[in-house]
Amino acid sequence: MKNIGVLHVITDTTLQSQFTHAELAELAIAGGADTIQFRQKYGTTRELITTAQSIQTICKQHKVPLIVNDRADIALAVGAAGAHFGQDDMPVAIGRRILATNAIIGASARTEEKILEAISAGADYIGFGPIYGTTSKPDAETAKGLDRLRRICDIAACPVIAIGGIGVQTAADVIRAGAHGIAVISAVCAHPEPTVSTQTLLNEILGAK
Ligand code: TZP
Ligand code: MG
Repeated sequence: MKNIGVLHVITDTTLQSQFTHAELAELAIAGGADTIQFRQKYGTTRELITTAQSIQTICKQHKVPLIVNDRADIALAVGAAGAHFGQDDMPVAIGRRILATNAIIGASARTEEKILEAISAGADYIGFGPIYGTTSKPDAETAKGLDRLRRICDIAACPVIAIGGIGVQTAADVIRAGAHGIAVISAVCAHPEPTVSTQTLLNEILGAK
């Protein structure tokens, strides 16, 4: 099993305009983020590559894996550690063929059936959520809650990364429910001090483990 981080910070420049993706990556890494995810739903491929490259430079410098959301080609182009695919993105098995064998592949899956499918297709971790209500993803489903998370963690034979509305008040509950780690956007990116919020989240995670 690959080493999967416990605190995935997804950089975002739509919730705030003070920091670039690369700056957020640097601030989050300074606070202890052990995985950075680049997720941007707009922009040309050329623009996405340029931004991903800037984040990868920071990640490489600090030896923190960068995961690219949706796009295996961009992950490959910038030498990222892996990619994260949703149900409408590249199937995990195809991503597995395209990316290097040591690449980290994450998959969002919302039902038990889809989770088992993603794992047998070669996913290294499952992203599950939204656990709580969130405004960071406009098309997010209704909140799944901790009971469903608990069930998913029981059946998944790989790490589960919980996502959606998780903050310093709830990070420990999510870990106690069985999640290996968490992925956050607003808790870090919309916080005036991203390094401080990352540190606080990490302490909550480690304290609950
Ligand atoms: N997938 C499910 S919820 C979500 C994504 C990308 C958004 C998470 O953002 P936040 O701000 O941590 O709730
Ligand atoms: Mg996607």
